Amino acid sequence: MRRLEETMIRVARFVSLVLAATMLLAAPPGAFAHSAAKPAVPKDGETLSAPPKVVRLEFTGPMRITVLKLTGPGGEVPLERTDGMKPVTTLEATPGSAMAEGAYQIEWRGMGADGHVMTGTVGFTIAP
Ligand SMILES: [Cu+2]
Repeated sequence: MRRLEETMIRVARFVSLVLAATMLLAAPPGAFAHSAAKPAVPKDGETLSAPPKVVRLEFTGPMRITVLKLTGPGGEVPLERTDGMKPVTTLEATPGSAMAEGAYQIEWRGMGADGHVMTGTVGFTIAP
């Protein structure tokens, strides 16, 4: 009798493990997908011979960019965005003032479709 109970408990444990594993595997892949940044324009670490007419960020999935900042040797460079704060996979922004030679950094912060907050930086140099 004891033996039978032990066996039944073991079987029950095994069945609940299998159920849990099945539920994990059956979850839609999108539930775990992050919207990651892809190399765009300029690329991180790139040296440009002329100021960029446009800066572009690209993502593997929709990203709502909440912060986008470009700073350089002269301080912050205003950016004119085209995304209207909507989730996008490509974000383009036009620098609103002249950019002297030197080191620049794009900083962004956004929220992916899965609700995760992501941040990134792109550094580039203008060296005519
Ligand atoms: Cu995520």
